[in-house]
Amino acid sequence: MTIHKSICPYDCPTSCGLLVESDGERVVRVKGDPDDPISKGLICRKMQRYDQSINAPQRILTPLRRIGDKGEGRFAPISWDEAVDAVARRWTTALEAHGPDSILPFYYSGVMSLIHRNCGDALFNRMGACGLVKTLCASAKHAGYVAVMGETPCLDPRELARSDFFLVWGCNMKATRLHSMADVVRARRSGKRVVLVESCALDMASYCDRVVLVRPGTDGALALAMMHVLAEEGLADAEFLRREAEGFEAFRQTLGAYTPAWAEGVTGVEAGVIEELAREFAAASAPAIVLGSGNSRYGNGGMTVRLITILSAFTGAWARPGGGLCGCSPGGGPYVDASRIARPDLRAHPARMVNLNQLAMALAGEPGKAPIRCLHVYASNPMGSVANQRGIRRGLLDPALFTVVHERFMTDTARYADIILPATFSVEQADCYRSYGYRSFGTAYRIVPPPGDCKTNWEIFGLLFRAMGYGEDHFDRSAEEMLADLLAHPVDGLADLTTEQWETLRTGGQLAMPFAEHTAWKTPTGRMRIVNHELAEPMPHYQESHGGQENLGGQENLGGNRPLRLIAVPSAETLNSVFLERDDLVARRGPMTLALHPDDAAARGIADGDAVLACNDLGEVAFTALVTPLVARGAVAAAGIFDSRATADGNLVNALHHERLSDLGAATTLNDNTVEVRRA
Ligand SMILES: Nc1nc2c(c(=O)[nH]1)N[C@H]1C(S)=C(S)[C@@H](COP(=O)(O)OP(=O)(O)OC[C@H]3O[C@@H](n4cnc5c(=O)[nH]c(N)nc54)[C@H](O)[C@@H]3O)O[C@H]1N2
Ligand SMILES: Nc1nc2c(c(=O)[nH]1)N[C@H]1C(S)=C(S)[C@@H](COP(=O)(O)OP(=O)(O)OC[C@H]3O[C@@H](n4cnc5c(=O)[nH]c(N)nc54)[C@H](O)[C@@H]3O)O[C@H]1N2
Ligand code: SF4
Ligand SMILES: [Mo]
Repeated sequence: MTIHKSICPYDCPTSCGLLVESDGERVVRVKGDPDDPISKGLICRKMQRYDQSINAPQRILTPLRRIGDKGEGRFAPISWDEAVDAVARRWTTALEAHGPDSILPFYYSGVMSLIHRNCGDALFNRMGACGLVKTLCASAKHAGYVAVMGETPCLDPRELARSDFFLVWGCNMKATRLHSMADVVRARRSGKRVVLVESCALDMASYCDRVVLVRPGTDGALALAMMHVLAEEGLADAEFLRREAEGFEAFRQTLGAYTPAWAEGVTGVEAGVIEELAREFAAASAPAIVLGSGNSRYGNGGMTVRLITILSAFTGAWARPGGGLCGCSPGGGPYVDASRIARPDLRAHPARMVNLNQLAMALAGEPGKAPIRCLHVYASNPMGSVANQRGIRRGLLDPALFTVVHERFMTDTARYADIILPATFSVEQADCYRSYGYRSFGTAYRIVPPPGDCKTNWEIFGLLFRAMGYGEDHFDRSAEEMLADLLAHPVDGLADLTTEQWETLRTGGQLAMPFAEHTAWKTPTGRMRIVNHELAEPMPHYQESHGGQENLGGQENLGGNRPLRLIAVPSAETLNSVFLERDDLVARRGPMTLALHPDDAAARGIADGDAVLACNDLGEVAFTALVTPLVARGAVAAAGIFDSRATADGNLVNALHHERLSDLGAATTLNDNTVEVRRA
């Protein structure tokens, strides 16, 4: 038995350090690495039995060719030669008939390490295929934050040790930020207060001193009313804001209208509670707003995050250690030159861009554009994770579409493939990892060989690149060599490493980088921008979400205008579509539930545990009702992504998600849909 360092590859802010025990052929045990500078040995339940995922009997081990109807899930094994030949032939035919705009790669966050996540870009750039607007997750949040702070780093979660008040805002830390959750629990034990602002507080309520339930999509009104109170009562740090920010005085003049009474009508939060919350926030010296992404996934998501970001600075907290905002972009890096992986230089003409959130629209065919004839999905499961499931299914059923899915398991998307290519796990490949929650960077190397005929993303894109006859030598090396090349050409983030730190990267391990200077504003003007004249809406103000609008005409009405606001929240037991192979975790998670408030349930004659149907213009989805006062009135919440085999009709919650985008960042608005719910 040997023990090796590795790093968690999944879309989770920590990128925990792992210790992987292997017999040379198989992984037999996985533990948290106590020497990892960020996670310090703590890992989530999901990854404690990573070996069960790696060694799962359902793993796809050979290339497969479809022998049944699309979506039926019947496949026969074929060789890699046959598979690569079939793909290259279909690509060539489509290129000749319709040009490179007819070929759509599709990937997002199945694997977060830099080489294996991004290496397909080199092939598709060379081919001239469609490019992706990758805004499936938190780009409205990022854009809203950047609108105020530019590239100024927010708090690294390790800095929360110095915060004296926690405003956990739309963040299920228990599920999605295990390590900062532990810090907050510790802080609370030492007497610091934790207040939660949520639309669904099921997981977090018991860890907080106060729970404020807010109607989905209305957080901007809450932030404005809090700033109204701070300004009225002389609790804003006007001197700090005049000096460090642009537009404070003009913004302050708009605050008069945003009274707590007005905000109560919008958010459902009592005016008195808003006043108390503002005073409590102002009384803290170094309050930290721990901001999740949930409230940015709305038509007004960018504006909402702008307002919360401004609030985080309104009492001058940014100037004090531990004070400010945690959860957008702690900065750090870039550590490597990603263009060495993605090779934008190989692209001859600008790409046709497709937004990940609008896959159904792209497959349906867009006027004046080439039809999509080839879809190449990897590290993603759009049938479960992307809006308008019915539209995606319709697209995937089109006999003219040739679909390749590069996967480890028979996902909902893979079942619609013409060719499935067997993929690998992180322990079977070398790569580097940049955490998105912390300032850290690390490397991990191959520990066990891939089982069966599985191949890494890097290997398979190399095979396809050569099969297409592309002459560049980019893929004529291993992923290990690509990694060595990246480390040999370091950029800013790795500029000042010690010899010992370089040794860590050469042998595998993670480095924690120093904290940022938070008031060295990295904006074009060197100050925070409360008012930002580069935006269509320079002055921040209250903006309705799509679901909050009464009259959306025609097409725009899809998913809108029903009495209950539907949000899709992360599940603690799984991670998007990852871990669905694990019976232990799936069983703990239980059935596909829809949480709703007792008042909303009573009005519809719904009791806890009832079979219910949620419906809107897009479709109808069956759930089990979970009646709880921990969901805001008027909200219904569906946790986690499921495998459609867990349902009678194959419909998952994304069958109720429309394809509209956010105000800033062209992002998903997956929380911004309305539904009616009735007993089944
Ligand atoms: N166990 C587990 N870990 C995960 C994931 C997972 O699925 N499971 N997902 C991973 C991914 S991809 C990401 S992006 C990260 C972060 O994952 P995110 O999806 O950003 O999750 P959170 O930050 O917890 O934010 C979601 C929270 O926002 C709340 N919310 C929704 N709408 C509103 C609103 O209008 N107002 C307020 N106040 N709250 C609202 C939801 O109830 C939910 O608790 O986590 C990662 N880690
Ligand atoms: N209903 C609902 N929808 C959501 C969310 C939600 O909470 N609820 N969350 C949203 C968010 S925040 C995000 S980020 C997106 C994520 O959406 P996606 O990017 O589609 O991610 P997953 O759904 O997790 O699917 C990832 C797939 O990649 C595969 N995979 C893992 N590693 C590798 C590898 O090395 N190579 C290859 N080829 N495949 C690999 C896994 O087996 C898995 O099936 O979903 C969004 N959609
Ligand atoms: S899923 Fe998140 S908490 Fe779990 S081991 Fe990976 S990075 Fe750590
Ligand atoms: Mo995400």
